[in-house]
Amino acid sequence: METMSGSAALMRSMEKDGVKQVFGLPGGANLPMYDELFKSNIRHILVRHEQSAAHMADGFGRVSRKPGVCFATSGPGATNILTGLATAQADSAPMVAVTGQVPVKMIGRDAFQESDIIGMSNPVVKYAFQPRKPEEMPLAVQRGFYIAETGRPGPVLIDVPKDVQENKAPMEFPEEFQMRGYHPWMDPDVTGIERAINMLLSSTKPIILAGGGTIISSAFAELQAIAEMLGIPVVTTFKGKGAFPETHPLSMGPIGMHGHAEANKIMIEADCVLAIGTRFSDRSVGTVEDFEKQLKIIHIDVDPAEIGKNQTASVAIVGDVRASLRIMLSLLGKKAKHEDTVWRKHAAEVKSYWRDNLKIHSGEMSAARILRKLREVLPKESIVTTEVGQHQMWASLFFDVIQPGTFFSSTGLGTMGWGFPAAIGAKVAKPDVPVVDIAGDGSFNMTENSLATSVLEDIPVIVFLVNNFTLGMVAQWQRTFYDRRMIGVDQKHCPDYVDLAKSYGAHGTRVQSLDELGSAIKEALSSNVTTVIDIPIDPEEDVLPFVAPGTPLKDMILPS
Ligand SMILES: Cc1ncc(C[n+]2csc(CCOP(=O)(O)OP(=O)(O)O)c2C)c(N)n1
Repeated sequence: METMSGSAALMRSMEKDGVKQVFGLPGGANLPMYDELFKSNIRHILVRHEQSAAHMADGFGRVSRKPGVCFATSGPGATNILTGLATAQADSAPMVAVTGQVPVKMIGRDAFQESDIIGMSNPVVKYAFQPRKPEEMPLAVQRGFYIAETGRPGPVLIDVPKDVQENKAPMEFPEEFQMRGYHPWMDPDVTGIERAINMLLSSTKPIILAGGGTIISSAFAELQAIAEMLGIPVVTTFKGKGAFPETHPLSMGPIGMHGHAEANKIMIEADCVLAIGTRFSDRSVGTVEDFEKQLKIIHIDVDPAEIGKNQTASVAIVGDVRASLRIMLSLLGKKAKHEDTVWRKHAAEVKSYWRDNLKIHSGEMSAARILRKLREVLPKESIVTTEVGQHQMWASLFFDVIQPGTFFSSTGLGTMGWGFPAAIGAKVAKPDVPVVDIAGDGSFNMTENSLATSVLEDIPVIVFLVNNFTLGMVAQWQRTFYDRRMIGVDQKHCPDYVDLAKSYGAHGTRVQSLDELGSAIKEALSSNVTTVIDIPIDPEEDVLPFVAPGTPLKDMILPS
């Protein structure tokens, strides 16, 4: 057994787990960790705010499907990552956060920069623990990574007191370990899958609702094969956007508050839904009661806690989505196929009607036009993240995801400022594909100092800044529901984003026409330098269609 410090064991364990980089910012309570990081082969990517470190790790994790790692010091460093942990938890993103803590004997004494981060983070992480002895480190790290990436992924926090980092002990690095009480996977129940197939085949208006779990388990090919074999139209949740190619004839797009008109229309007509890896959030289904009344639900989810939480399923299948769909496919192989149904033709008509007849803003730089331009110019394998607000929902409506698993957004917590650092993390995970953050000015303001990380660490991404000089989504709600009493939404006193980008050593450009926009995107793609494209748009443009909160999908508000 080798004797080493807790910090050295941390690095050794992370290297064993294949960690290539950590996102972080040092401080007094994690200096021993940083000193070992210095000696290791793991790259450190310095952030300007710990919240961004967590979002970068989250972006890395969502793209690579391996936990992204972030480091923060104790107290304020640790509390700064809380929003990042909650964001990852809400969207089931694998992540490991390692925080420094005051020495064991100082815990609970209000020491300088002490905060009870375990207590604070408990409701927003998959798991949190605090090794109290250096020899506990190897197992703590092994467990942390295992829990973060297995079953339903999520964020894990490992809080390490300074003396645990410093003190030495003989270390064992076990290859195998057992975790009693944690069963991340269950074998899907074949009888349930058979019942589901019969239910689907006997319904006349079946639909597939693909949620984020479909993306997490990379069940793209299986989903497409089932949809095509049975000729069933596919809607997604917003988190599931990109689980199915949105240019496919069977794709109806995301449902919900900011779903596509055709998706909401077809959803409310369906009689049976195959719901895959979704928690039926209020944003997706509007009022839960109305949704449930109209159709039979087949629910597949890896997390048993999701079954029956928001919707009662007629058939529930607990298991990994991909494994379940594979079994379904193999059983379906023996059954009759029915491809060209009246229902399928009807869905195609509904889609083309709404695609052709939905009014969009008349200006050249309308949201629809700029996002379609982005789609036209961007290679299909590019990864897109978004911030939170109108631009996010315009992306939902007007930016078609062609290659599954290339679109990521903070859909559960709705965290402004997530998209840009997450894009940086995504680029680290996939350096060879272009990465674009579709941003609003308010959201970009929250983490724009990540420009320093992007430039200095040479992690080039494109910020597609949909600039309406306002906190647009809040402004839209104030216009719609509060009789235009506009308060707290003006964003006029903001930096000049072109100058801001340049001052960080990035490229910055402002565009006034679609042609200029197309050229700016092409230039950014070929430059391989972080670029902010500032795209001024009309501050009064609304996101429509829209299902108001607390109302059913059938009451969708359409553009007049
Ligand atoms: C951290 C955080 N604070 C507040 C909100 C509430 N909120 C939701 S959308 C929005 C406005 C977003 O503005 P911007 O990023 O400029 O995007 P736009 O809606 O204008 O496209 C706000 C304030 C939030 N989602 N996240």
